[in-house]
Amino acid sequence: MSKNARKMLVAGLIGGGIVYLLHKYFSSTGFMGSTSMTEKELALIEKLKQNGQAHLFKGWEELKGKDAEKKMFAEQLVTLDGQYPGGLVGYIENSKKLLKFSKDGGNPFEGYTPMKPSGIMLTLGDKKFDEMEAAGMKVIKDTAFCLVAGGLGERLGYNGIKVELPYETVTETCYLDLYCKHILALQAQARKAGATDCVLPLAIMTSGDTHAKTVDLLKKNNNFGMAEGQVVIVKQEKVPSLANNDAAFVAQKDNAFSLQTKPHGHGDVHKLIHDAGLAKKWASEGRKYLMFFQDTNGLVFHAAPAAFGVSVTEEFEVNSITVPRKPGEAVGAICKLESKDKTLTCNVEYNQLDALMKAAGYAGDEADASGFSPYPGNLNILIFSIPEYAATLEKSNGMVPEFVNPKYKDAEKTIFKKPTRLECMMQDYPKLLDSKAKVGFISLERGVCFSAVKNNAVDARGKQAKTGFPESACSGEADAYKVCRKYLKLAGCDVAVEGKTAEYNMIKTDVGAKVVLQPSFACTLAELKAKIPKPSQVKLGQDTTVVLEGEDVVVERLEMEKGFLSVVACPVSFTRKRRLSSIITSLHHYTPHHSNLDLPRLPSFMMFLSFLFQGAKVTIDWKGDGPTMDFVPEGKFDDSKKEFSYPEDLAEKYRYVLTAAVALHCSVVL
Ligand code: UGB
Repeated sequence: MSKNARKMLVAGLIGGGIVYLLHKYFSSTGFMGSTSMTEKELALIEKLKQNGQAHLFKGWEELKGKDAEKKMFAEQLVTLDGQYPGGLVGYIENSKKLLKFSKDGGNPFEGYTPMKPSGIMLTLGDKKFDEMEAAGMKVIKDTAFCLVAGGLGERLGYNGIKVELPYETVTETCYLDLYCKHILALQAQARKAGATDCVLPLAIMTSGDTHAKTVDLLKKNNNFGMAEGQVVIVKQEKVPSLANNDAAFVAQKDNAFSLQTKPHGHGDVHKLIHDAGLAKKWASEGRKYLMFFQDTNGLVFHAAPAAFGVSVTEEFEVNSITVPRKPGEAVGAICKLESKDKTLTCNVEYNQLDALMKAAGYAGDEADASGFSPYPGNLNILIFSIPEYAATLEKSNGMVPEFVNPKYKDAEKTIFKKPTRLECMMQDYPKLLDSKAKVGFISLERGVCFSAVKNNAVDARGKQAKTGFPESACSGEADAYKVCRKYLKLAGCDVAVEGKTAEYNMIKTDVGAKVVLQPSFACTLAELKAKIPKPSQVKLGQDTTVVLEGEDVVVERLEMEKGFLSVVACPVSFTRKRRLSSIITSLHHYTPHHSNLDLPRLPSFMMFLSFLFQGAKVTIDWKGDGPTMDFVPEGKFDDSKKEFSYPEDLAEKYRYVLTAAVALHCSVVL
């Protein structure tokens, strides 16, 4: 036997002996029974006792008849131990270090001077924006997406999951559906451009609070049209709460046999992507960019192609999509931080920025001559270059730096107001990189890329008064329509971007034409322009509601002063089977702006028309005070292919749809 093998055998025997003794000890003290603990559980309890957690097991020897509870507690500990790199003892050690740092008033940015980071400022519709969007679309086939959706809607006051909320109320498309629609539309573009097998993956991070409901939402909606395996869910776990500076764990108030745990933060996403082997897989598939985004920012995909373009042209390893930041806003600031030894571009959280600025000799978190903070506002929409990302995760084992934020009761900082825990943030990833890494940003107008729905109506009023941005349901919805009006305007259509100010729940809201341009109709500004070849023939009044959905829809002429028009002309997919059958597309109270076709005097055959429209039967009817247009699926539904087969003479029938639409003074050409 070699010397090393002998050493290992001896170590094994000693280890086995310790476990055997522990086993014997616990059996004699009532720990064991029909619900007896495993050696692993017993060894972990012993380790925890030695690491300052003996209080959790105090009196256990005398406590008889609680074997089942003790066993459950031990199982919870083993689970938590397995989830944290370095196990619970590693967590205790890290906690003690960070708690001491916090008690001593440590500054994580000590020695750093904040400077403006490098980045590209874009304005929707500018030449540079168009160029970046085109450059981004060239790499779309090599992208992947990750939605972080583990947060509870506490500030929003909503008990369900945020991604099930409607983005707007015209079509009631929920956030998760919207994100899938965008990804599928980008995928369709990549396929059209030649990458015929392109499948763009979406990873979703859930938590114990959101997991089951997210899975259920996807299942009920057939993954919103995403293919089998295209969506991957990773679930984050919680970490033990800490009662004091010694990192003492806390039992639940009403159950001494259960540990109190709290969320570890969205930074977990990197570890989960690493553990699931996703970064490695994507890198091996030749994918180039991964975009992270948040749960209720419905505008995010308007910025995506241009941001990918900036990542490519600037060779950014990490690229943050940002907006001009107002001082004091609860939005982190992207700063370039320089010290003697390191240069680092990363987010500085809003609650740390003022101190950092003051320490560097500035007045604090204040505006520069532009009226905004000199540092762009972080939206946590991050684009990472996949090869470097996968390599960095290998090195860090997926971990990003943690922090702790206890609220102290006393001046000596020894008593916490309530238990705390270690946390980590996804945007802290650049802290893992060395000074050579190219980290930058793209800046866009807020109304194009960011309108989060985070606050309940009461808090939203306060936020609006303070920063001008309520970030609530009504502002989110108003911004959804407004960005589409802006796109139409930039395409050359006659539509007012600014609406009238109306108050909902005492929140001032911009109300104009309710325009919904679904991603399948156009997912870039360039595509929208191609879909509206004669923009001077498109005029929308303030009181119109218009929905355009479908890859093959081209709007040649559409003039409406008021009314509701919805054109849904997608290939009828499985997910739409149910929806299409119930969709009623109506032109209520439609008044042609200047019509040479006076509708009530239309020949009778035009008053009741039925046509096939992409596998759906379109019925246009004139009833009472306005025409209505109903879409009902027709064609044969092929269950194996999950799609409708269309009649061969469909193209011929489109002609009639066109005729009917022209009669209603809005022309839709397929
Ligand atoms: N999230 C998780 O998935 N898991 C978690 O444990 C926690 C959150 P918040 P926050 O957009 O204006 C961020 O709570 O922390 C998900 C940036 O730090 O909405 O207030 C959650 O589901 C800040 O710099 O964000 O602040 C959601 O999708 C600024 O950019 C996402 O993480 C701010 O967002 C963000 O969670 C902003």
